[in-house]
Amino acid sequence: MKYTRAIVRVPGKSIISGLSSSGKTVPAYGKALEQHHQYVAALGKCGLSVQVLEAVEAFPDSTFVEDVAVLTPHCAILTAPGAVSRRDEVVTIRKTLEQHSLQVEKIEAPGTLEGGDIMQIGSHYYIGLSNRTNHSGAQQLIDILKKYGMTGSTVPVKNFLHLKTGVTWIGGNLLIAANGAISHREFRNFEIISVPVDELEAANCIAINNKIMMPAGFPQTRKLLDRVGSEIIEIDISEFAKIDGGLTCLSLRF
Ligand code: CIR
Repeated sequence: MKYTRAIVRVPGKSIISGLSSSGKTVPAYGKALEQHHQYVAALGKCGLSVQVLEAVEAFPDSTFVEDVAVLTPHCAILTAPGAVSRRDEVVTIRKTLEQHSLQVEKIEAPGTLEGGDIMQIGSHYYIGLSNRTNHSGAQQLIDILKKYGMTGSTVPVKNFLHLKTGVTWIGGNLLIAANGAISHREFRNFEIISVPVDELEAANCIAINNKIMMPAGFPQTRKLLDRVGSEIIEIDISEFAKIDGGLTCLSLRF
């Protein structure tokens, strides 16, 4: 599938209050802005035209736009974030999706679902059941996908925030995964590159238009990815990683 567009949201000053599993590290706002700028440039290098939305200070995590919508070639689905502080973030993206002439669907309560739990491979969508995405949210998504001729299936997520924190598709039949992220039989037909235990964050990559974007600072994983044959683009996202953000969560690509 050829991607042509992306939507991102500039981080606000409130990013310092973003949800964090460690609670220990706080992003530096200025550095986050600069890294976001580089991220947008990298998406451009991958051939995407990028719409940059203004920061929304009321939502500290709103730069992680991936979590509030799932974009497919046939429709956009507004999610229902499992994180309470992120629920109303969804409102901030609806108009933008409509402006792109996307048919908009919605996950409703009691369903919860965050985009970080959705891994698209062709017309199939793997849905991680995590602390943020529940059975009802997953089933609603599967029903919506079916309506448009696509399919979905669930996989358990145990040690990671989202499914894609632990595993991402990097083209063809290849997945890159952190140890223990995917023992599930759903993935038995894929070839899996395992990231070293001290480089777990490197499992969150973006494969786009024959290039692979990976987080900077993971030399062992870089070596493994060099063998894949795609052009590799390294991006430093250290400030976002401090509050559990990876590369995929910073954009919606379609
Ligand atoms: C959160 O906990 O919701 C944010 N601090 C990080 C969200 C990361 N999103 C993603 O991996 N898709």
